[in-house]
Amino acid sequence: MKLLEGKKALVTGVANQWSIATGIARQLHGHGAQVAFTYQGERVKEQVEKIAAELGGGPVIECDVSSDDSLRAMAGALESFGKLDTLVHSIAFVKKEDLSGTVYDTSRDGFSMALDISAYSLIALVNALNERLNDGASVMALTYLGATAIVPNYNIAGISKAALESIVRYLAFDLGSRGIRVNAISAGPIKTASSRQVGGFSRILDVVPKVAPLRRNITQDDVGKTAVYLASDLSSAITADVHFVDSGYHAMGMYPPSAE
Ligand code: 0WD
Repeated sequence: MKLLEGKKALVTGVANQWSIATGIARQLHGHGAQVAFTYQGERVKEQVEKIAAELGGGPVIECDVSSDDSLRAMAGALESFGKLDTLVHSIAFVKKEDLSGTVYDTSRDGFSMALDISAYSLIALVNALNERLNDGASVMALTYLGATAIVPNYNIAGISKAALESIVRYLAFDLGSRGIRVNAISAGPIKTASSRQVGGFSRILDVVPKVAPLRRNITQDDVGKTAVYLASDLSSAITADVHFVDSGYHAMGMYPPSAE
């Protein structure tokens, strides 16, 4: 059964085939949605165009979320695509030097940049696209366990995710009167261009299969399938929520003996 026939989605944050957003776009497209893409800059343009061509050939529009002009231009360029039923925020940026060591060494500049691109960008995106969202639309953003629990080295990225999760709740209230739902997907670790920047990331990947109830790491398509559910009518009364797609890792209070 195709759950998203006739629906239109905008997916941000595709950088390459390993991006979580690519798995999301693949699953949305597989369930019948028409997908439009934004990309950050020339560096990734070709890759994103290739992925878009494989997933229905929807529009590919430049958008740097740190620039209001770029957001405005993107919203204008999207006009011919039609109104959106789904908006996916899959964007984060933290300076590499802020993804290891101590949080108290984070610079003011590094803090601002991380919070601006990883959290404020959801506000900016919804503001730019507010009139382009259909009533009843579904907005979702990618988050991580490091928002609410200490994950060594995730540091300012986790602090940004805490802000992002709070923004999800407030936006859910703002938009709820139009039937627009806003949720976060808290994904388990996946090797991508961004996650590789986190100090000791391969250890994080090693731990999950030893500890999590499902005893495996997750894939981009695991996240994509949850995105389909959140975009579809199956999740009609779910909003302001953080949904874990992490093999159940978040629920463990202590490592099992087999992990030692
Ligand atoms: O383990 C993981 N990979 C997890 C990622 C676990 C849980 C959550 N997440 C989150 C990330 O924090 C992010 O919010 O998922 C989202 C997607 O991340 P990803 O798929 O892991 O990483 P990647 O493929 O690098 O996509 C993130 C993209 C950027 O990619 P690059 O590699 O070029 O930095 O975010 C985009 C960019 O395409 N991005 C921007 N887009 C617009 N404007 C900007 C910007 N200023 N900065 C970064």
